[in-house]
Parts: sequence; C-alpha cells; structure tokens
Amino acid sequence: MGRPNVGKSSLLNALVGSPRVVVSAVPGTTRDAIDTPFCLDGKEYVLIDTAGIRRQGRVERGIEKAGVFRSLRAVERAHVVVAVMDAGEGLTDQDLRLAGQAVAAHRGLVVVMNKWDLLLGDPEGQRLVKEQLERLQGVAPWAPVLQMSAKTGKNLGRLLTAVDQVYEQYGQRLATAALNQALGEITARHQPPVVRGRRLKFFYASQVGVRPPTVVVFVSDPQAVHFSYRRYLLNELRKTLGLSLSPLRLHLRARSGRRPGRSRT
Ligand SMILES: Nc1nc2c(ncn2[C@@H]2O[C@H](COP(=O)(O)OP(=O)(O)OP(=O)(O)O)[C@@H](O)[C@H]2O)c(=O)[nH]1
Ligand SMILES: [Mg+2]
Repeated sequence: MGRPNVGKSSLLNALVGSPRVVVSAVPGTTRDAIDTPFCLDGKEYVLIDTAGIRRQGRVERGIEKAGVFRSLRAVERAHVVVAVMDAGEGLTDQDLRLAGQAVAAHRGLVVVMNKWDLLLGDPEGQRLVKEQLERLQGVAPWAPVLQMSAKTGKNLGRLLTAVDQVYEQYGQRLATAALNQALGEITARHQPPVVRGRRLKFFYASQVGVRPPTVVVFVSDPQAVHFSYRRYLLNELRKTLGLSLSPLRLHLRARSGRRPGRSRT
C-alpha cells in the first residue's frame, strides 16, 4: 500500500520478474486491487497490488474512491502489508497515516523506502530521509525498514526475506511458561503505580490468538492500567518473547484477587 506513484506496481513487477501490472508516471494508474499468485523457493505468496491512496480530502468520488476502498480491504485481507514510500519525496504525513492504518488493522508491516536510486550521490538527502524514518518508531517500532529501488533492483531480494521473517513472528505460538515468566519479570522490574492506595496486581497471561500473537493478561483492575504502563508492558513482552518484528495484541481482563477471609492456598 502507499500513496499514488511511489512505485508499488513497479515493485510487484520487479519481484515477479515480468510486467504483470501497469506502471506509469501518471499518479492513479492502478485502479483496483489485483492479486498475483507467486512462488519463490517453493514458498507460495499472493501479492496484492493496490491503488494509491491520497490524502482524504483530495480523493474524488467515483472510481478513485472505490479504488481506495478496495486498497483498504486488501490491507485487511493481507497478513503482511508492505508500506511503500518515495525516497525522492521523503516520508510524508500521509505515509505515516497509511502505516498507521496497517497497524490499526493489526497486520504485519514492512516499510519500503523505494526510489532510493534518486538519492545516489546525495548524502545529505539520504541523511534527511533516514532521519525522517525515525518517526515510524512512534507508529510501528517493530516494522523493518528497507531502502530499495524497483528501478535498479537494490535490496529487492531482501523484501520477501523480510516479509517471511515478519510472517513467522506474526504467527508465533508462545510457550505459556515463558509468557508468564516474562510477565513476572517485567512487572517486577518496573512496578505499576499505586492507584487509590492500591497497587495493581498482575496475575497471569495466556495467549488466545495468532496473527498477530494475542495475549490476555489478568489484572486486578484493568481500568487503572495507565496508557504508558500498558505500552511499557507491550514493548517489553515483544522484546522478551522474540517478537521484534511483529505487533502483539494485549487484552487486559479483570480478575479479582483472593476474597477476604479465605485461606491462602
Ligand atoms: N527512479 C525511480 N523511479 C521509480 C522507481 N519505482 C518506480 N518508479 C517510477 O515511478 C512511477 C510510478 O510507478 P508505479 O509503479 O506506477 O507507481 P504506483 O505506486 O503503482 O502508482 P499508482 O498505481 O498510481 O498508485 C513510474 O514512472 C515508475 O517508473 C524507482 O525505484 N526509482
Ligand atoms: Mg500502481
């Protein structure tokens, strides 16, 4: 997915090695999401080329709007979204917004800064774009970022490798013991703040889904878990459990502690 004219169709053609989809210098060339089955090293993929998505206020009704709708549907159908950007233009707010949509849809994400060839011999331009890319840390710190050129083939071979790695973690099943050990260590290392005179208690965690890995944590008072503590917990769990390249979904559920008067068991 990406803005119009960033080179999504060019990348697909370069990957497949033949001109399957239409490429042109005119933005808005691709009008529909097109599925292309593709096999590499015995692994099967379906690559979905999508229509470029402009800033919301600029999208015209009719064909363009329908294309945008199908692009967003394609994001929901995908396991891994490749967010394509244009190094000649740098990272834009719309690029960040689109990456955010893949995150909101709980998809795996690989970021491609395409047209890197335009920055050859321009170290200042390269430095600037790399600096801009740091803004992605706030949106999807787990997404690998590749500098690429559909035109010269630079790093093209690394794209599906990155997709494979993301996909593997995206479908990861976590061992319950390791999950709970991680939860114990993380909440001990940095304790949640005391709320209304009571310290939050984290009881146990259990994985309830994959793609992405989804974990329920039972806690004494889910409402009292501050946003920043939740983010701390998420980031640390990802790091500890080998999910450096995948989002993790976290649900906090209430579980009351022992009732007063009951003996300790
Ligand atoms: N210099 C350079 N140009 C590129 C690269 N990749 C694509 N282009 C050019 O960028 C223009 C747009 O390419 P497309 O592949 O049609 O872009 P798209 O993202 O599919 O565009 P829409 O379908 O309109 O959303 C074409 O003129 C391509 O030749 C690249 O890596 N380097
Ligand atoms: Mg296209």
